[in-house]
Amino acid sequence: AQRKPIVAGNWKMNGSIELVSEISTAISKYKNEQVDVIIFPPAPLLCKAAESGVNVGTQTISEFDSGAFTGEIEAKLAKQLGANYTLVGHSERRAIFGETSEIVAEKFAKAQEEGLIPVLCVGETEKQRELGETEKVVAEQINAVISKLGIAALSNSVLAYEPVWAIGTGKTATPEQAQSVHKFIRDMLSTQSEPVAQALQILYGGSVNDKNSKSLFTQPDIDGGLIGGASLKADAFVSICNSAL
Ligand code: G2H
Repeated sequence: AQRKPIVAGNWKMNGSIELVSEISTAISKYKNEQVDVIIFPPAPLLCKAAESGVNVGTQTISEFDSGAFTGEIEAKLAKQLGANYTLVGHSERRAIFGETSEIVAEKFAKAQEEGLIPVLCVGETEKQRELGETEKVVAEQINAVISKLGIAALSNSVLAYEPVWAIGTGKTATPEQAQSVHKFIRDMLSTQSEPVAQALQILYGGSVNDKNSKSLFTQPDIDGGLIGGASLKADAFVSICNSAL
């Protein structure tokens, strides 16, 4: 496709200074390749990772400007420290930390305001899939951003479809299941703007590993992946990056 693939490693609350060195060395060879490799380390490792020359982002950011918000991550500071991206609305943020789609839309807006590219994560739970609500849920999560900021805001962002039932469970969506939702998303966006829909990179996430990445990434509407567990092992992560080339 005309879209450049992205392979992103979401470390969640894992990793170490040593892992930053190991992974940054392992992925330095992709600098001039036809894949953008991005690392989302825990916030305390952000600076270290940026200094080591990798393309980095934060796993979440505050929707607020600086102030009395103990423990929060300010978008402006993350940008100053070298972040280029931030995840927003990862399912763990939604489920464990109570982030609603409206809050996620505010974070998305704040990211763009400060020059970070938001990676908007969407996806249905197992129950919602069983009830046949996958497309409805995903559409609502995306529309929360569009209704606040307009369709054009998506032209400077990345989307990640991560079915909640496939996250960290070892249950990956089949390439056909994933492709079907990715296509649904692109078709839905193309009714509002064909150029935005065609240019938008839509990543798949949820138990991607070095065995299944190729069959997922070769689907026409899948533009790479958001990798959790397998991004913590240099050899597996490198194979996944290779499979996106
Ligand atoms: C989904 C994914 C990374 P994992 O959360 O965002 O994690 O690959 O471990 O399922």
